[in-house]
Amino acid sequence: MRHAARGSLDAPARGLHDTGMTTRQLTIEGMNCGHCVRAVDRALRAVAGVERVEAEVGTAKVEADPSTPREALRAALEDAGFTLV
Ligand SMILES: [Cu+2]
Repeated sequence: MRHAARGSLDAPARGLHDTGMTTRQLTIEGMNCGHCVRAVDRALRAVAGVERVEAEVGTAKVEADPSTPREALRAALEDAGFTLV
């Protein structure tokens, strides 16, 4: 009964039902008011793979696909006039 040990192949692979997203906490220089918060929020949401953004002055929590490079987040922030620390 060798095949008995292979029963796990029928079990759903762990991770399939996860969101698969990673959360990153970014420190951002150049933010000082609510307009900055909205600009950062918009810039980060426009990056491919980003699902959720919670921005505050000086920081943003970004939920994104793990394959989304940090450099893409940096570039989006720089285009909007902010610096990723
Ligand atoms: Cu501002």
